[in-house]
Amino acid sequence: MSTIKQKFYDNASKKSAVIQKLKKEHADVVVSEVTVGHVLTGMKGIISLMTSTSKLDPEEGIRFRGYSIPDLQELLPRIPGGTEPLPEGLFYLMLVGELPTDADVKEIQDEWTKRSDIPEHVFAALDALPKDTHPMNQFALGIVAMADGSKFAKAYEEGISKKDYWDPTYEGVMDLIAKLPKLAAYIYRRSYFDGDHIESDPSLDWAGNLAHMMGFDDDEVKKLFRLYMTIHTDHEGGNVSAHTTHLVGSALSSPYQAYAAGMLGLAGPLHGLANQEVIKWILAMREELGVENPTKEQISDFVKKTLSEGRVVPGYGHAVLRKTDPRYTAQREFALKYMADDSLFQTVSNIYEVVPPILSSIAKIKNPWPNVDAHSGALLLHYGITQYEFYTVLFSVSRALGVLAQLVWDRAYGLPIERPKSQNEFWFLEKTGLKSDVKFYTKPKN
Ligand code: HAX
Repeated sequence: MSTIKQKFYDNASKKSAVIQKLKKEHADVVVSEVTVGHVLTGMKGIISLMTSTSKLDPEEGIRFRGYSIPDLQELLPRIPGGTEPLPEGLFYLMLVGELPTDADVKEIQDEWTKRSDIPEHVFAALDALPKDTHPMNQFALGIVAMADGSKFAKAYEEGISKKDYWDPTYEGVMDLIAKLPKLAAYIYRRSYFDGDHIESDPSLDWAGNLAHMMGFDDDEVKKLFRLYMTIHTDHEGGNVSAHTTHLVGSALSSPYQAYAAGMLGLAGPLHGLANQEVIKWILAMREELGVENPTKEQISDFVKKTLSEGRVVPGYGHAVLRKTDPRYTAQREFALKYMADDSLFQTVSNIYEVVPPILSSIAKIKNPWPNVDAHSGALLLHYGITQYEFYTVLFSVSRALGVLAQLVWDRAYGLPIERPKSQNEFWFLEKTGLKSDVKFYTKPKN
């Protein structure tokens, strides 16, 4: 067994016993109350999931196993002479629960390099799609096309015992994460560079190799990719991509199937696709105004117009956060260091000054501050990654590290199939005493 797998196993065996005890002895402790409001506003705030890898505080933002983004920037291993943390290290932290050494990160890199080959039929399946198929749809198809290689599905078919589910899940998770840079780069090059593909460079780290295979060998781009792939990994368990991966995984679907489902959730414009929407929106503003760097007054008018059309201002607001997203701040700091004069960055900074006061003046909006997606596109575009429809694929590659580390924990804890109860409208009307409106609904037979 590899060192990382052994460490996970030792840790998970002890912790799993504690969770079994919790389930057996404290199952009736109330942790949350559910109201009609919760049901009709997306279940926000209801504690109904157990997530090990990260925790989101509305005011402070994300912490990964207790470590904030600035902590990770200081404490995670980097490449020799590097300035940004390696996402391999964050995966280790989320999976094993402790900070990795340089040797731990090297072990992960070697494992992923060994497992990175993608079967030819996956490329053939992608090549059967029109080139302008949205990259997120290509990405999901590519993952599903790899799903028959699932070690978990095979072990299950052969009759594995429940207590060992975590093992082939771990193997599948390692296989899948290892293949994602090649898959993403393949989609990028087939969509935008006529299928002129670039060989992987196994001497590079996971994120650096992705930049390389996409065609970007500049050191600064690789730095950006390491940061990007670190900060997008995880945002506790309730967001759509994490929750979907967990939910689909709870049916014992394979890691490939669970992750593909999760990424189709990330592909929604209120979630990860917001990174594409932000850039589209800024470019539309530039075009409409005929200027490269709109003034704050012009931005303000454009924001108000967007709102008056019944649309959301992309990149702003959040279901949990109530302050500027620290993932936004980390990207802003990167931009200040490497591209302070970039006109798109200046526009993003001006939007940051203009939008929060406008959104704050709308009572129903709970968070007027920018989220992670308000910034990422400007960084990518600066380095020549202009194809904004691809941005959510990059987010997905990073998100794999969090949601799949959690899936291994789900299996180690033996978490059951998830199945909340639903009721029809009639039930809610009766429950709340809205008798006069019951007439619009026919009482169901049962
Ligand atoms: N612009 C306009 N209206 C907004 C808004 C924004 N940026 N943010 C929230 N609102 C509106 C909501 O649409 C909602 O309106 P209705 O009641 O009419 O439906 C109302 O304000 C209350 O919303 P909320 O409680 O503050 O926020 P929600 O938890 O419902 O939604 C969203 C959170 C992130 C979906 C929301 O803020 C939004 O649509 N933002 C823009 C899209 C975006 O940036 N998404 C990415 C979020 C981060 C992420 O997941 N990244 O992957």
